[in-house]
Amino acid sequence: MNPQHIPYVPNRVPADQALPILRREYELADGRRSMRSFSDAPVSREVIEHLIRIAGTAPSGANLQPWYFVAIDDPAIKKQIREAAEQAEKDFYEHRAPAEWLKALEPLGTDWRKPFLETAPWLIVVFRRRWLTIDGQAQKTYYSSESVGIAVGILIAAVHRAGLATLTHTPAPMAFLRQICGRPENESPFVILPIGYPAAGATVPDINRKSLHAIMQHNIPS
Ligand code: IYR
Repeated sequence: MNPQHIPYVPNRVPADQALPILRREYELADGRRSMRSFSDAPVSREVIEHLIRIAGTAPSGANLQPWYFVAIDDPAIKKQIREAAEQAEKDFYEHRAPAEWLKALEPLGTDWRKPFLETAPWLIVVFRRRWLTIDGQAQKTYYSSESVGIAVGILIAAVHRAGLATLTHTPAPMAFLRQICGRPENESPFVILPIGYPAAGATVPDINRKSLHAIMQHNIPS
């Protein structure tokens, strides 16, 4: 077995340019916030298609690219998704959620109401393919959750870079998304990303990011 290789084309950056670039990237990344109040200003289908192209560049287990993106701007479908999500969320907040979980959510001020599922001009429903069908044969995927998670991360960064906002919304349970979106049995709903411009005067929870010190160590400290 000798898989064919082709030359790699590096993204050439002079070594002394790396830090200035990364400082700007960090500043941009640090300005990103999960958004729950959207403007209804339109976003073109081309923009959404590019975001999904970018997500599709993610690395994946055995390069099986175990993702599928359903882009929705049809108000009737958005309404259907909102109603199903709110039903699941109402049961979560009022019955299923353990006290500890509700306490962890308190600083976010979330509840079962999800108006953003209709206000945002687009919903991207992300599916994880647990297996693929290749020439009529089932091919299991590997590290599909990690792979789809990375793809979604890349997509979220691109959303922010384009001046748009999003939220990783995971109603529980979200099996209803497979039915509404008409997806096959090998696909599991992974996340809903509402995408649009933030509402004028939108606010976000006053919460903090952990410091570098709190999230890394260098070698083994003595
Ligand atoms: N899915 C619920 C609850 C929720 C859970 C987590 I973890 C969050 O970070 C935020 C919310 C909801 O969307 O409200």
